[in-house]
Amino acid sequence: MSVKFIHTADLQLAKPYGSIQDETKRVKLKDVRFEVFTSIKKMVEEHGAKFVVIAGDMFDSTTPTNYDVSQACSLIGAINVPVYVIPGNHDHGGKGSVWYQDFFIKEQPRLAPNLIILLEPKAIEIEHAILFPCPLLRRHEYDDLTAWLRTIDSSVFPASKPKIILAHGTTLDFSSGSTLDDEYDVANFIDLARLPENEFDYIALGDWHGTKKVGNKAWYAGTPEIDRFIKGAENKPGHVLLVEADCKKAPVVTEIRTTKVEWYEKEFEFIDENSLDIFNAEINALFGTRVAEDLLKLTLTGHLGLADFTKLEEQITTLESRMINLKLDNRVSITPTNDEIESLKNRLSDPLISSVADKLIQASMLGNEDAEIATVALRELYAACK
Ligand SMILES: [Mn+2]
Repeated sequence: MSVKFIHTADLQLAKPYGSIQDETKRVKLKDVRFEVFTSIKKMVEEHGAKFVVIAGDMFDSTTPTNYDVSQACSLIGAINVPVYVIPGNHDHGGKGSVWYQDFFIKEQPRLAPNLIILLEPKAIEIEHAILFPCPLLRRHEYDDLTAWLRTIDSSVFPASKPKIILAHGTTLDFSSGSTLDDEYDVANFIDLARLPENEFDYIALGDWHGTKKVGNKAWYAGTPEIDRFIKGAENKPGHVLLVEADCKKAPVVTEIRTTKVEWYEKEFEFIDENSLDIFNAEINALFGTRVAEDLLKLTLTGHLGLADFTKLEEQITTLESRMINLKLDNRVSITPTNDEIESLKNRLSDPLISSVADKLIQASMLGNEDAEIATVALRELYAACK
């Protein structure tokens, strides 16, 4: 019998985002991760999904606050189907972690009776499937936690129910020279090749933040809410998977985009008098009227005239306001345009300004510390003469 369910992972609820200065915006970034549950609730209803699996790292740490716990449980409780969760490395299932805390143990049945935490590696039969959880019970595990599945006798389970593995860790052999992640750790390695593929119908993976198919039946859901600037085109975070699994058949997997916050990296070089208009048009095309929904890592190079540089600063002020965070590397140099130089130097009625401007222009081109001061003075002079 085929069954539809939702596969997600790596929500990392309550991730603190310490590098975001503005507290209101930091809270926004934190809240949006919780809102993923609202998107999942809608998906469940729209597609008739029978349950949800979270393949690890639902929480960002093993010690979320009581408020984080209440918030998560309340939102999960609103989903009308069971939600099965394994702990990952961030929220591992060791003693003392959230799953064993008094408050969680009390709050979970009150707010989310449909939430089932799977803390043991043993098969459980649910209404529409058989689940094979491989929970992480500590942050780093050096034995393959899917090893117990290599010798499973699947004939003891009802043949009509799809068999679904839940695991959290890396399946990619980073040691083979891949550059996917420089923080590669040999811990939590899942040896997909050694799993008896024919015995299972879907492998729901967590840990890798991009959505990625890594085997005939194995997928990383990726984080449903993007949480960093994206490295490489292959990395595709911001989705939840709708899976239709069936016994002895290939699963049908649909990627559904869920991210609300977007993380952009942009580089721009100002080369001539048209550059500022082009830059502004590109910024407008990216963000339109969006406010507090994007993060932008912006690298600016090239040169601008006095007036255009001031306009660029105004645009930057706007971006700082509208972005959740603007990470700016502004290397643009100020080079007065010919018109600007003319208008400063050829002032018949103001010979003093003309001579000061001439000196400042020359000093500004020296490329030393004084040049910076001269440029500032030149901008002041230009603004005053306007
Ligand atoms: Mn992880």
